[in-house]
Amino acid sequence: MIVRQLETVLGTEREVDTPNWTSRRLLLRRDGMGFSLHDTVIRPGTETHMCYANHLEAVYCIEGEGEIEVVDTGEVFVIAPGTVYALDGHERHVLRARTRMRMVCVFNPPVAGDEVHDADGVYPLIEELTEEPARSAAAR
Ligand code: 9YT
Repeated sequence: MIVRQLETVLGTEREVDTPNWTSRRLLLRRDGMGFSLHDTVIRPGTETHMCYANHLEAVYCIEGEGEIEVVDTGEVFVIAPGTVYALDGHERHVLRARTRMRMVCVFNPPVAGDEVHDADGVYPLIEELTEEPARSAAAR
């Protein structure tokens, strides 16, 4: 079993900071769950263009308010605490944060570590090394 607190992730390689958001990656690929789990804070007033061509992502808002636009259809949805959006079609999307937002994000396949968006808002698909040594829970 893995038990991990958010505070133990802060300031480590599991905390990925960008101008628009900070992603605290509680579970990564090397944790072996088949998905990654992030507690992500979006900065107020930001607009982030994303398109997860290589991943499925579900995003559950637990704090703050904003909106998400699906670029191809022009649909706009209000995002507030208690709302989840699931990108089951690799949709190109824009997240606009009206306030500071806190989101619980799940990625399949799992994010490996310190991925950030490329110029198209895509996370690369990082191939797993077959020779990667198994780690004990204490070393994760
Ligand atoms: C909500 C969202 O997608 N923000 C971008 C960061 C990403 N979800 C992450 O890696 O936590």
